[in-house]
Amino acid sequence: MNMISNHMPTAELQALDAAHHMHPFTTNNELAEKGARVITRAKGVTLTDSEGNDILDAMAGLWCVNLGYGRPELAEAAMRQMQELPYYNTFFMTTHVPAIALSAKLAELAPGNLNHTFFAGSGSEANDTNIRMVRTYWAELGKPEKKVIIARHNGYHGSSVGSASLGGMKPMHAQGGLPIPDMHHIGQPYWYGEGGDKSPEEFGLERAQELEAAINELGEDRVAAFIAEPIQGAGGVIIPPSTYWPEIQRICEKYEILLIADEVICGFGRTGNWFGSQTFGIRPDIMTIAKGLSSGYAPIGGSIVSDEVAKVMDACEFVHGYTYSGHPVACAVALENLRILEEEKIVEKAGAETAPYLKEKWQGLADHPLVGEAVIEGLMGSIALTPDKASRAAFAADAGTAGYVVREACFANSLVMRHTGDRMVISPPLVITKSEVDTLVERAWRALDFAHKKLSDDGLMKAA
Ligand code: PXG
Repeated sequence: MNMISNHMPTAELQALDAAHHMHPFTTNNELAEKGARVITRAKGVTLTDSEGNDILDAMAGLWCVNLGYGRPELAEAAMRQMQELPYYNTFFMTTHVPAIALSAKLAELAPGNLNHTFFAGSGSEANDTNIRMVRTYWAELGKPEKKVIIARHNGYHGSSVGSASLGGMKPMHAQGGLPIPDMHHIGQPYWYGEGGDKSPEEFGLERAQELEAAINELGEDRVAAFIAEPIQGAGGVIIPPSTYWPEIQRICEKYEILLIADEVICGFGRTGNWFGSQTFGIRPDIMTIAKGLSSGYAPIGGSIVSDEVAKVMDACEFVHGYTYSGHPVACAVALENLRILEEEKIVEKAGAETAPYLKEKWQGLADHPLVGEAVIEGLMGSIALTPDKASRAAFAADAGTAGYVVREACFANSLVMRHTGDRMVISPPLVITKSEVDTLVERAWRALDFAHKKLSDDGLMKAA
């Protein structure tokens, strides 16, 4: 086969892609008809495709390129590490400098007594670690029956069998016989979609108290842990009412339930602080990390655990680990990413300067006739599409129909903004400038105008 390169015509690349590459979360036959967009390079917040189009990436890839694209320092860190020690494991009484340095750095950055990291290759793997870790923790303390993990409908924790069982995505459970046993799901704190006439505060409290009800129903002696994202990302950037997290924290402490904050999206500056737990005053026993840890430049994830959890786990052999746990190249890239985020004060600037600016502009989208609400925390935001603003109505058409129209209109306007159902979400690189924020919001508005006209013309502006 000839060398496949950036210089091949797009159609040829698309044909080869359709012939051999199975895409995640995709109906590949539909994609083959349409042809996948081929992304060839990126710099800052801008992607370039094989046709030479520049596109503003308001999703930071898949919520991960916090540092922005094209930082040569990370490439150099990877090259140095590959030349010195491309791989070694940490299983059999060995370690290496990148894993030592990264775990020490994470202990410094993570809040409270979260001082110990178990490395994985992704967020899914890290959450699989968490499932086995919390059950082993309680078994080691003589309570092996404490193994139920409570999570939430419409939460996302990954795509492996374990992590997708933690997740509350029904279509994922439907494929492959999920969830695994001893998983329990409670309602999400989604006031706009499910809060009805209640105030957001009332509703937030009510949804948190579903945790207490579930613990009482299952029996405190059977529940190991509760897991949640500080802000649901893949579920649609659902920012919980202010009453939610304090009540969850109270309940976990009262019943001695381990609290796992899934920081895969919220971590490393996304909410304007280093961790979403700091934004919401959460004191987790375990944090899941991935994505922004390396800004997506290398695949790496992990579980940062408290001194108390580590003390119990360190006394037994945890029969668990991945070939690439603490991969030296990924650790070196993550360390360089964290160094730059810190030295250039990127998290602080995103929180103090970019976030308030983006918030004001983003909230302006709520004035668009297609938009029911526009919410944002730090640099993760969403808008709800609606055929009727006053009643917060959903569309009569299948969920995601309107969202897809808006997403396509965004692409046509050189903007990547994702839809999850009929919510549009953004999570731009933390380094986005104010003028790029202006461009983002202008393009979003234009895309909404276009989509509004199309939905009206197609008779889709009907409430369910
Ligand atoms: N936890 C959270 C909160 C996530 O958002 C994972 C765990 C799993 O991480 P890995 O690295 O195994 O993918 C995620 C991943 C989407 C989308 O469509 C979101 C994710 C992944 C793929 C798609 O928004 N988040």
